[in-house]
Amino acid sequence: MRTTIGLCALLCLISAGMASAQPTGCTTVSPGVLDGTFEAGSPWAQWTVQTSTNFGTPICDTLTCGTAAPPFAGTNWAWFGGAVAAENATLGQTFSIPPGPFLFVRFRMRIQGVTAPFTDTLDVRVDGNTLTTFVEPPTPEPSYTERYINVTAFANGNPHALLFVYSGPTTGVANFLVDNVELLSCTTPVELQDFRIE
Ligand SMILES: [Ca+2]
Ligand SMILES: [Ca+2]
Repeated sequence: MRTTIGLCALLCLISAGMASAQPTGCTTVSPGVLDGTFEAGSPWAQWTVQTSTNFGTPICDTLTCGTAAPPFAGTNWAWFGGAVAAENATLGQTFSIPPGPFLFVRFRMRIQGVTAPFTDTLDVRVDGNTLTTFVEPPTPEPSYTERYINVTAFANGNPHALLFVYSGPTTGVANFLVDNVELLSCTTPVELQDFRIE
């Protein structure tokens, strides 16, 4: 019985950690992610990778894209999807990840619009490794929330390629909105008090 509980504790920790890692003791690394708010404005030169099947770039400003699918803050943000057509997009830059106990990329995301089938996806990749895949949910999200991506495996002081990869294989509209992308250095990898063993 003790073994079972111990196993559950481990699995619950791993499972919960993967689902919603909420590190603590975090400070924003500077320079970290460059123009993570996108407020430098068009052409968003720090984001050296920008592609979109239908729009040329996934980055928007409110003058061009309106406010129906609004930014988290400011007047510039990344809007993946948004087409009544198949849409593929990428958004990336090279950034340096310093050594540290726990490094995370944190950003705000809102999947503001969805259409069945729920097959659109947004990958977050570092050096070609997919660290997280967000899948189109069956209901849209009412607001932006924080998303944490653990990049500690790449924390060696060297430059690394950060890349968002969007895939929208069908003609139904989905809107994946991203803003305020940051690199954080944290002292604790997860919010341990959030975990409950049932
Ligand atoms: Ca912004
Ligand atoms: Ca869809």
